[in-house]
Amino acid sequence: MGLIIYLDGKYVPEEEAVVSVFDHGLLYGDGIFEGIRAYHNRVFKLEEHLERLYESARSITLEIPLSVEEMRGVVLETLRRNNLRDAYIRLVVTRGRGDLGLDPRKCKRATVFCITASIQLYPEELYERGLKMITVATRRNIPEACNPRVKSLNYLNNIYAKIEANLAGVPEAIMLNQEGYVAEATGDNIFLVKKGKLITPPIHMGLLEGITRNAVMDLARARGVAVEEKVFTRHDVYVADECFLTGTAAELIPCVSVDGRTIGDGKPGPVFQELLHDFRELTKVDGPEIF
Ligand code: PXG
Repeated sequence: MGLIIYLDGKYVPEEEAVVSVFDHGLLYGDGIFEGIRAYHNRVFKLEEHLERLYESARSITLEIPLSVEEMRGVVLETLRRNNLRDAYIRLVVTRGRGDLGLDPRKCKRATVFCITASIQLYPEELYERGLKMITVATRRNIPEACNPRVKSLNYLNNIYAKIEANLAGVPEAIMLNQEGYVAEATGDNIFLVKKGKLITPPIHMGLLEGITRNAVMDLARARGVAVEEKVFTRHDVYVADECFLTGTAAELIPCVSVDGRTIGDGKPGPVFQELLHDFRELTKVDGPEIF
């Protein structure tokens, strides 16, 4: 593909963008990341992504060797060097190179890299027809362990859930928390529409505070749709009028069947369609310009 990658202070061809086998991001999943999108020459919600990255870092006592301003510059410069105006951006900070023990104090400097690529992540027909989901047995991590609010490199739990979905032949899965309440999907937040209200689980249910999630709640309120962060179970999903997922890669994606139950009339609903429209409009104006 011939991409230019930012790695530890340099912009290098992708063949040269290599990290050490002693990097604790690789050895232990000790690191954090952000998935960001650029649309129409703007980096969507860049400030929110940077804020979450630095909060994830603080939570795991990872010192990022760049200021927020410098990191903002890295994202924009990587896009410019790849001549990208619409892109998927992966910003990663690992604990860095250490020894084979897991003590993070052995890692003297964090590894930072930024990949920007032009990739279409989901086929358009999914937005028109909606997807099927199942609830999987793998539960979301408990906040007292690997806290779901930290966007860490430790995604094995979500990958287990994705494997269960793959084996069942569906593209996504609902993950419950330890108490059996709905938390989120494997890489997306979940929303229901019931009697005109928009409902999503509160953060303390053990989920990532998605930036798309927050944007969609703002868009709904701006339309006069009531928004509730409320605990709910699978039953509430089955009897919802609409169900959809939100995430940087997926944007808003409708879900028309869960565990074999048809949601609403089995088609993407009107609230979903309005919010997807508003979201796509927002991507035209939000965030700093690249060029
Ligand atoms: N929950 C989890 C567990 C996530 O990983 C979201 C929700 C949505 O958050 P944002 O801020 O993007 O609205 C994510 C997103 C993918 C992919 O390919 C998605 C994510 C990470 C890696 C890959 O869909 N995170």
